[in-house]
Formats: sequence, structure tokens, C-alpha cells
Amino acid sequence: MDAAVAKGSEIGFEMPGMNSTREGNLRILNYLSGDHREKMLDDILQGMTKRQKSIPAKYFYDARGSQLFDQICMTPEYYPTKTELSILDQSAPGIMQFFLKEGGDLVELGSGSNQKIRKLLDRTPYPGRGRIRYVPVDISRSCLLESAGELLEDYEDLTVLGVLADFTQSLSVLPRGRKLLTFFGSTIGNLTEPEALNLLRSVRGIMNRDDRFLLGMDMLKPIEIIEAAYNDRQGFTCDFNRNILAHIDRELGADFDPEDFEHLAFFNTGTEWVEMHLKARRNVTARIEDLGLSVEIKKGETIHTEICRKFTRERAQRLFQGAGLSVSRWFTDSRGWFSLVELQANDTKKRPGGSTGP
Ligand code: AVI
Repeated sequence: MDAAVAKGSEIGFEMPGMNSTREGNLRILNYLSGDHREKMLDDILQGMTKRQKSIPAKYFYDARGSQLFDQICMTPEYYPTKTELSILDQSAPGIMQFFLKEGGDLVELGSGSNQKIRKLLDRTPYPGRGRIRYVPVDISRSCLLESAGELLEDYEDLTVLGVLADFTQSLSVLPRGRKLLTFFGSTIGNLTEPEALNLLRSVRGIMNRDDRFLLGMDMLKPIEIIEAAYNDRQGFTCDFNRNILAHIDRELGADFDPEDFEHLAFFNTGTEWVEMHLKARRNVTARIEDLGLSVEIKKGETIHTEICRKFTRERAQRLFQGAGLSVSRWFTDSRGWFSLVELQANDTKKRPGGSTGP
């Protein structure tokens, strides 16, 4: 065990229907500190008492929000998921050469629907797959168990170490051995420049010389295509945006009516990001009971809920440079709409013996 790696508490779990041999291949470590609620109260208080009201995008993802996001990914307008998957179709065998001679951890920051990890596992050249430990890192216990359970059922030779942690706060809890880290979906684009730099620097901080980091980034493209992706005709993005209020209602005893707000998403050409807002259809007074706060929102006023940055290669390169990372391979699609960038750490000393952590 690496001294720098805090010991998480091992949690018990039940996987109905899973055979017990496979259950033995799963461990879940909990590093959540329990101050999640305090953080939420503080975030909402800060966001609702500013001139431009805002709610951090991470509060989109309750159970319904995660479900709506999966539906967004399947709409014809939302190109990022499809494009990233098509890049993986081509690039996965080359990426997974990483496990050809030596085993290690396949770490996924934020465990999603498993589609992308499956692409990697399915295209791992023999005998690499048997050497992989999959390490999903997420703040949602149910997401972790669900994704781990599905993979263990389908990949006989896989072992899984689920890590319950907020990877935007700390990565020091992750295993320190040989690893390929992944951060798919262009979720990096939902972070401000300082937040993104912070995250990339902490990824850099846990990388050994031979480790690799695979980062998904959505690229700048014609505005109509970008705006359509955030205004799908079936209205899933609208429901996803409004659902953030239902989440606050449930968690903090608030009485927002999501129907009082319309979905607004547009590309800001100055900042090169999509801004998502909830725009009040009428004057709204909402009570947030657990904060003892009443919020006045005027008709036409907005609550800012998300930014989705679209990168140029130059911008991306500047970000990598600032974080001490350099590009080893750059994968993209024929239109250059999305990038999967394989990064390595600059100037790392090889760790003697490569401690494996948990
Ligand atoms: C998760 N993230 C990369 C999505 C995006 O495109 O920025 C979230 C999203 N927001 C609206 N639609 C999808």
C-alpha cells in the first residue's frame, strides 16, 4: 500500500442474480466523506444569492437526470457520444496495446453507461484482457454497482475495484500502479478553465512515466450543429435541464416548479462554450426550506446551469501544457468533430517497483 493512498472503507453490497464466483471479483472502496449534503447546501446558497443565479451542473445527475442524459445521447442531434464511439471503434485496438505485455488498471473517471469501456475491452488484443482490473470512480454507489455488475457478468476474466469518490476533489485515493486512465464524453468541457486545469494537474500528479490518460474533448464546429445538440427536438435536454430543480426540491425541501422555467441553450461565440440556463416564464418566488431562504426570480431572469466548452487543438494544447501533460496520440473522426487525446505525463521519474495501492 502506497503511503499517499488513503485507505477507504470497504463496503458491503448485494448483487441480486450475480453468481457468487463473480461477486468475488468485485471490491468497492468508499472514500466519500459524508459532507455531500453540506456541500450541496453551500453550493445552492452561493448560487441563489448571486446576481446571475446559478446551480452547479453536477446536480443534474440524480437517478432521473442520469436516465435523461442517456436519452440525450441517443437523440439524432447529440453528436458527441456517437462520434466518440466511432473514434473508439477505430482506435481501441491501438489504445489497448497498453495491456499487451503488462497488466494494470483501466481507470474510468465517472462511470457511465459502459458503452465506451466495452469498446475498449472488446478490442483488447489477446491476452491483454485477463490482465486488466477495471477501476470505475464515481460518487454514485448505484451507478458503480450497476456498471460493475454488468461488466462482471459479461467479461469472465475481469476484476473490478469500484471507487466511491468525488474525483474533482481528490485523486490521491486512486491505486498508484500501472494504469490507463480515461475521462470520456467531454465532461472536461463542463468545467471552467481553472477547474479543468486543476483536474488535469491532479491526474498528472498520480501518473507514472508509462501511464496513459485518454481524454475525450468536443471540438469547435459550425454553431448550428452545436446548438441543435443542446436543443433536441424530442425535448430530453429541456427535461434534463428542468430536472435539476426537481432534484433541489427533493434534496433541500424546496418548492421550485420546473414548469415555471423554459430551457435555454445557446453558443456563446466569445467564450466558445454552450451556456445552458433556465429562464423564468413568470415572476417566481421559491422557498428552499433547508436553507431557510426565499428566492425571487423575475420573469425573463435566468438560472445558469451549465457550460459546455468546445475546444480548438490550440486551446487544448495550452491546457495540457499548463497541466504538465503532453500528447502521445491524437485520435479524431473524419470531420474533426470530437477528439480522443492520449496523454502522458511530462518529466516523471519511474516509481521503483510501482506500488499498487489498494
Ligand atoms: C456530460 N456532458 C459532457 C454533457 C455535455 O454535452 O456537455 C452534458 C449535457 N448537457 C446537455 N446535454 C448534454
